[in-house]
Amino acid sequence: MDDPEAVASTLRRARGVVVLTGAGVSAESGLPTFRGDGGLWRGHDPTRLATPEAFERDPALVSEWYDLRRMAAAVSEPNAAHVAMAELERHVVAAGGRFALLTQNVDRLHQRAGSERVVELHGSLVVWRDHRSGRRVTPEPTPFRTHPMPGPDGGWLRPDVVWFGEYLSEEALTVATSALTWCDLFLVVGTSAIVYPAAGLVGRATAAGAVTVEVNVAATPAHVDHRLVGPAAAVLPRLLEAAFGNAA
Ligand code: BV8
Repeated sequence: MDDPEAVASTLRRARGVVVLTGAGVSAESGLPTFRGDGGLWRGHDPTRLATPEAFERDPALVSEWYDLRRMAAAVSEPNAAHVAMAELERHVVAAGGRFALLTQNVDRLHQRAGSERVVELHGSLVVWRDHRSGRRVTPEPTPFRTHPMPGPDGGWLRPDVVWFGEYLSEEALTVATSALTWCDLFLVVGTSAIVYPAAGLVGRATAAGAVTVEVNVAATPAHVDHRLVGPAAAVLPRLLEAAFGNAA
């Protein structure tokens, strides 16, 4: 199950690569995961912070929590895992292949590492919107002076993320679903694979005939063909080196 050589040669031959990432990819940039030790959900009930009802009930608490995460992401740097994913995209596209990076992360570190074909399944911490009108704004990377902040149209500013019980954007789901039609290698990196519909993409990739590979420090419920166990910032650069040589 954990044969890096087999994975490297599959990666080298792949012409349709889709990557699904989660908070584990940003762990080595110093951003806490949700469910691990010291994770964001440790000691916090997600339904108290990551639902529309939570925001209606206590907009100040939710706004403050997301603003803290927004500022932490702003001062963090992409790590070797983010850089490796951007390099992988360049390799696949240069060879005439197709590539999509589906991320559950809202920190924009993939884009800052140079990834271009990124689908933010759960939105972004960088963009906020008026919770009544939906009008989006991109606040300055400085802490909000008050929580919640007034929106441009009389509502409160809320993060442009997908909360529990909210639907993912049609566009994100359409891009993700169509990527499965040409995917021959599906990499799932740094996610506990328990949040749907994102987690369901792994099974759908298998059903579409793709080889599935997981990179994680721990086991997850995801059913995959290969598991490479270790931190993404170490495993992914090694995988690209084995697949593409030091041209990686
Ligand atoms: C929806 C907000 C329709 C943004 C988040 C079907 C079955 C069961 C449940 C459902 C279902 N369909 C819908 C649901 C309900 C719900 C859901 O999935 N609940 C789960 C918990 C059971 N889904 C929804 O509500 C979704 N909406 O389906 O709409 C609908 C509408 C109404 C009613 C029903 C359905 C919306 C889902 C999005 C929720 N928003 N967050 C934010 O605050 O960031 S979810 C939250 O979890 C984050 O977005 C995060 O991206 C996501 C997944 O977490 P991970 O990224 O995986 O992070 P985690 O800490 O869990 O794991 C980290 C992993 O990294 C671990 O495996 C660890 O081992 C590993 N790791 C750590 N360090 C490293 C590492 N790996 C490699 N290297 C390292 N160094």
